[in-house]
Amino acid sequence: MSLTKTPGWLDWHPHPSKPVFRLPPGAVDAHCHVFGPGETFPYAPERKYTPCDASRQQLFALRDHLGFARNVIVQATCHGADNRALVDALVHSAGRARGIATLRRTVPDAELQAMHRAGVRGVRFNFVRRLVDFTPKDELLEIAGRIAPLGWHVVVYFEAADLPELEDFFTALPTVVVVDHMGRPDVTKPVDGPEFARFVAFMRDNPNVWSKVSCPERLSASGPAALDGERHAYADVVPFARHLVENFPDRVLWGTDWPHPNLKDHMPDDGLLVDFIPHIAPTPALQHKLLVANPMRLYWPEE
Ligand code: 0GY
Repeated sequence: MSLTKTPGWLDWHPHPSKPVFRLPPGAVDAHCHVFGPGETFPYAPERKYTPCDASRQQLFALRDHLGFARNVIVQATCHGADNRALVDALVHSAGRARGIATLRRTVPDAELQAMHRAGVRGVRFNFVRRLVDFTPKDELLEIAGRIAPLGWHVVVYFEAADLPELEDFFTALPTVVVVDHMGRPDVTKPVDGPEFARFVAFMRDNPNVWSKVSCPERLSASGPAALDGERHAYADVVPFARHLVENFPDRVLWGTDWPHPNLKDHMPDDGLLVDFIPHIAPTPALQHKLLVANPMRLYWPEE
């Protein structure tokens, strides 16, 4: 299989800075990926992109460099429903990583049990058209019904414009529902405008819905340059993420999104991404919920 990267693909930052912000002890990076390595864990034939490799060893080195204690590794679309790279990372994490898998309805129960033992705690349903082909909703509901008894939850990824069409489906899910990257708001629109208000109402009306306040580098229009002499980048994303952290402090998660798939104009310095956190979670109490208490409740409830 060709391992030629997608044209324009940017590799992850080779030397991220040490964050100035000191993460609280036990902090969880609740959204990150492993890619391959492709020679060992081939990328899926149906994938929409071919990434650079990003191994579990490299992920765990970044975890330690930034000061995180744990990871939640999310199956990336380039691996399709072949969760071997994910499971390999989990079983080599010494219990310090949990996983979110991608499943088809054909998955045997025994495989679900094996994934649970490895540390998988959820399944991801992806509705971003540039990343995946459509999976019928009856198949997704069937999968959700099978993973609910395991205590797993559903992670959903979609574009803001698609929320109205997807909302009924999301509210029919029998589990906690975790939304990736705030439902990808258009941050050039006002934070109190109708589009983001719809997402806020979705969270308000559905107490089982959580959000990752992640990916400023992906959502930002103002970009990585620090504004007004401040060290932090992505200033235009702050009001959106901060609004969710302050209004739903017990239902937010944060992750690096390393190794940052599909970024074509810049690659973030992961240390600077960590320094973004106090701008969206300005108090130690909010930081503790976002980085420790919430992810521990969802992924390590026994601890
Ligand atoms: C992310 C975002 C993206 C990609 C994937 O699984 C994936 O391929 O999630 C994206 O391209 O927006 O969360 O990593």
